[in-house]
Amino acid sequence: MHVDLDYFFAQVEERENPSIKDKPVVVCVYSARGGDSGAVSTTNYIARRLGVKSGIPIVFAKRILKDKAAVFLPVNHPLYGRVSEEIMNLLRSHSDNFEQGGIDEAFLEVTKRTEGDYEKAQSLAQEIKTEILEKERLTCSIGIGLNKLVAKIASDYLKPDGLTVVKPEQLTEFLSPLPVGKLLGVGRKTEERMNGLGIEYIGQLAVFDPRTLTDHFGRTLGIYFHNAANGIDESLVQERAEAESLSRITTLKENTRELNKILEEVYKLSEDIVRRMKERNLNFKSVTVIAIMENLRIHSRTKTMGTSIDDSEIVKTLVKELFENFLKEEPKLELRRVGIKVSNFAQEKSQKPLDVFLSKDQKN
Ligand code: TTP
Ligand code: MG
Repeated sequence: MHVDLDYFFAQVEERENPSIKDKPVVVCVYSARGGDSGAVSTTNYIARRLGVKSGIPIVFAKRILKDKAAVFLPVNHPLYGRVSEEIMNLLRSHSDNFEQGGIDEAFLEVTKRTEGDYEKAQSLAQEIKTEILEKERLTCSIGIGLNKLVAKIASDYLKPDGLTVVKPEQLTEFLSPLPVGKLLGVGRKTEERMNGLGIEYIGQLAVFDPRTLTDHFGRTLGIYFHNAANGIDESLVQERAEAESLSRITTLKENTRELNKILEEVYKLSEDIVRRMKERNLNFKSVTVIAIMENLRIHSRTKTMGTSIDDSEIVKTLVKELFENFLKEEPKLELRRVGIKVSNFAQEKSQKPLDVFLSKDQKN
């Protein structure tokens, strides 16, 4: 089962202040530049029907919603975080196995408690929807299928307040007519490339020659696309480790392509991150730089080392190299925001196995 809250941030705002419910509601990430600089985080369905969606600049949204009595609100992350936590606990209690997929979505393995019966799973989903509505006064959409891939596509199929059950015998009929972009991992660019090969719908991808797919997208992705289009997904529902990465993003004083100006900001973020990692006794192996361009497209580049990193000078060297290469690969647009992420966490030296510890002690 995959559960996804409807227009989450905006719905929480409506709950807090019901008087805005029948107006377009736009939740915004205002940037540090002031004024209406920034992007739309999410909107309620009234605003969506008027064409205002996640990711567009706030100024565009204001233009579209002029004279529509729209409500613009800044994101209130602590509030959404608290609501999310309550809902995740509720969902977890209805699962055999649980995996949070994002702030407003989760996978629930329910095979045991429903004895693999889709009717029982549907009743359970209805129960969960009612409980979230009564306790949290929020609606969600739920998808049920034989694996995570199908459940996730199903939860997105009917929104808001939807419940979609895809029984195994309905799998082909359900997936075939959907555009390939509905598959996880098929973004806008990949979708265009697939369209170029004459593949528009999942049904076409499902029967497309796998060899030709791997020729175009590489072995790993080619096989993944072939399997996904056929509804095959063997990944487990499993609770993730507490933290897998730590990141920081900042808005540049002005849009730029100058390496020095970019590095000046990212080096500050790097030092902050390394300090926080040390506080938590963690090392990491991967460093990712993030670039949000003037057109708000997001790019990232990652470098993974064979050994753990705990030194901000090494991080800075990697960050410099990654941005240098990135600027060469993206030769036109200016950068608007920049960030860094560290991931691939490893244990700190002091937590080495006891035998390593002892042998070192004995030498000294
Ligand atoms: P989503 O579940 O993708 O979107 P949603 O809940 O707003 O709408 P839907 O009814 O289609 O599920 O994302 C969850 C929250 O994450 C969303 O409320 C706000 C935030 N978010 C952003 O800040 N930026 C984005 O580009 C997206 C897609 C989401
Ligand atoms: Mg959602």
